[in-house]
Amino acid sequence: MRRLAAPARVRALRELAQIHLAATIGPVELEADLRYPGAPASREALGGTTTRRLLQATARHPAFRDWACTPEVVTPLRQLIGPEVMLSQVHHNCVMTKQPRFSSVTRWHQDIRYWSYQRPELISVWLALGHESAENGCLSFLPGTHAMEFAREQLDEAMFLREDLAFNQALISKCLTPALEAGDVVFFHCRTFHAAGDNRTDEVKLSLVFTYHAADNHPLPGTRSASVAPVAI
Ligand SMILES: O=C(O)CCC(=O)C(=O)O
Repeated sequence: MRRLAAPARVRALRELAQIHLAATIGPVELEADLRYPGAPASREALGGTTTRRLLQATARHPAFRDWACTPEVVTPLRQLIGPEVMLSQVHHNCVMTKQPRFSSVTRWHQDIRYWSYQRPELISVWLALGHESAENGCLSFLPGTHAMEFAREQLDEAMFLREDLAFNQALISKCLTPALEAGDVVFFHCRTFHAAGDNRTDEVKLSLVFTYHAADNHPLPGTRSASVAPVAI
C-alpha cells in the first residue's frame, strides 16, 4: 500500500530509529550473531558490533506502538485475518536495519519456519522508513508461495529454499522486487517466501516490522511463540 503512513509520522519514526541505532539502545540483534552471508564472522571481527535489528519495538517508544495499532494498519488486517487482531510481541516487533559495509543477505525463507501457532496464518506489516530497492537490500517475494505446499527436501537444514533444485529455481525466476518509498507498506503472509540482499549504498536502510494473527489462532504452549502474550488491538 503506497504512502500508507503520513510523511510526518515516517519522519518521526525514522528519527527515533536513528537515535536508538546510534546509541545502540538494547535489546538489539547483531549481524554477527545471525551469521547470514556477508555478516561479520564474530562480534570481535571488523564490523562485529553492527546492529541488524532494534528488538521489542512496541516497548521502546509509544510512537512505534502507535503505528502498530493505527487504523491504517489494523483496517486492512481485519479484512485479511478477521475482526479480532492480535499484535505479536515475540516475532518481528522490531526496526530492521541494513547498514552500509556490514549488512548481510537473507536467503529465501518463510517466516513461519520458526513460529508455532495453531494455524500458519500470520501477517507481517513492513513499513519503509526510507527508499528501499535492490541496491540497499530491499525485500523480494515469491508470489503465491503462501498457498503452495513444499516438500521438506526443497528446503535446507535451516529451512531456507534450496537454490540448487530446478523447481525452486523456476519459482525464484518469478520473484518480485518492489522498490518502496518512505511510507509504503507491504502486508505479507507468513508462508510467503521472501529474501533480501545486502546494502551496497552509503546510507542505512530502516524499516519497521510487526506481525499479527487472529485472536483464535493461539501460539502452541511451551514454544517461543507463546513466551510473551500478544497485545489485543
Ligand atoms: O531485511 C532482510 O534482510 C530480511 C528480513 C526478513 O526477511 C526477516 O527477518 O524475516
